[in-house]
Amino acid sequence: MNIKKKAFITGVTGQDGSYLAELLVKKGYDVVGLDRRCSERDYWRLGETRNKIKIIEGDLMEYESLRRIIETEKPDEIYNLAAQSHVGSSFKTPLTTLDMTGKSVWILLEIIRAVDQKIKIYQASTSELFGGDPGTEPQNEKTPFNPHSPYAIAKLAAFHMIKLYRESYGIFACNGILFNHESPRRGEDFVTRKITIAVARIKAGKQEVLELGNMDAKRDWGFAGDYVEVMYEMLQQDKADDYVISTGETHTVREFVEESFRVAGYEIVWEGKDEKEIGKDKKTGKVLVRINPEFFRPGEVPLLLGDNSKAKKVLGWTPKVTFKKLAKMMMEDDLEKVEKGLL
Ligand code: NAP
Ligand code: G4F
Repeated sequence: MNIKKKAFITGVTGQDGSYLAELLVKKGYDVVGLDRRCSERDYWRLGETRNKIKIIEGDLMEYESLRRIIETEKPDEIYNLAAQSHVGSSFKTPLTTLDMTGKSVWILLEIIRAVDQKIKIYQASTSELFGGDPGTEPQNEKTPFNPHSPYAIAKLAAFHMIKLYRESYGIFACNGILFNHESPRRGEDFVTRKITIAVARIKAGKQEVLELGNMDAKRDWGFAGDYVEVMYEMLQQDKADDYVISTGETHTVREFVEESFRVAGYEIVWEGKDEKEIGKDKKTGKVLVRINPEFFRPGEVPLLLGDNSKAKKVLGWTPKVTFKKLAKMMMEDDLEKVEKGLL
């Protein structure tokens, strides 16, 4: 008899949580998702999957609520995706970020240790750990960590706790060191989605200009739908381990701007330098992009480019969607949303 596996996903209302819930439901799992109370929730990312999973109210920061859920639901696997996930915000709320993004992982590991050490756990670790200084690329599992933000420091603590509990207590705990991954479900304050929404609104005459911070930063951008597959794979291995997950391509924020405008039918030409840089529509000369120093961060990660050879070799994983396809997918979705009056 095939016994159904059960997964508990924290962060199920977020970008990755929604794709992962969809995937695990398709694989025949019972899925339980953690949801913190908020004033209004429409579960737009989950769509139809909302009715196929169980949502339980609780909070990442509360030992008692998490322990109650884990004791009652008895999951086989925990996917810990919940976090304060915005790097820029972490400079404004460093202590909350440390609690939500770092300490909460300790809480989960302690619960597993106390309740059932056979529960497997996936931790949403990040390429931000590397710091991305030029000369360190391509970053792989052996690249030294050099975090540049409160967010990355909190995730670094979490990374080591996962490793510690794996090595000290034999808990099946994995870190997925994921590079940036995006989708039409990406939060609106991350740079790719901010760009595709703005371009769609500019095209519809609903917005004049797109304001950004550092356009020289380079990121290895993949598609969230591809990346959740590998989260699942990590927990199906015989041995728990840590893996870099990336596309192996890197592009500047400026290139993402150019590509998004291109999909929407514009060609951008650049003028000026540093804070005075502007992007103009080649056809009309209208300024469509400018720098707003408000979006610069006190600490920056200049260059991320991942080496995913270990994941390819051990997990048999390769990303299907890379830069151009990703920008097109996000851009087309936001053009449609603007047309329908949703943005
Ligand atoms: P996201 O869209 O920002 O989702 C974060 C989730 O965490 C949301 O469901 C949020 O709930 C939940 N959450 C935050 N604080 C909570 C709390 N106190 N209690 C319960 N839930 C809480 O992030 P994502 O892009 O899906 O990323 C998933 C994870 O991967 C995060 O840990 C992130 O740091 C990490 N990561 C992401 C990337 C990437 O490029 N996307 C790369 C590397 C690592 P609400 O809906 O209530 O806000
Ligand atoms: O889209 P971002 O905010 O993502 P960031 O900082 O790379 O972090 C994301 O990826 C990490 C993995 O490497 C995750 F761990 C993390 O949870 C998150 O999902 O910014 C990307 C780049 C940065 O260099 C930023 O300074 O874009 C630059 N940028 C320039 N203008 C901007 C803006 N970022 C944002 N959010 N908004 C801007 O206006």
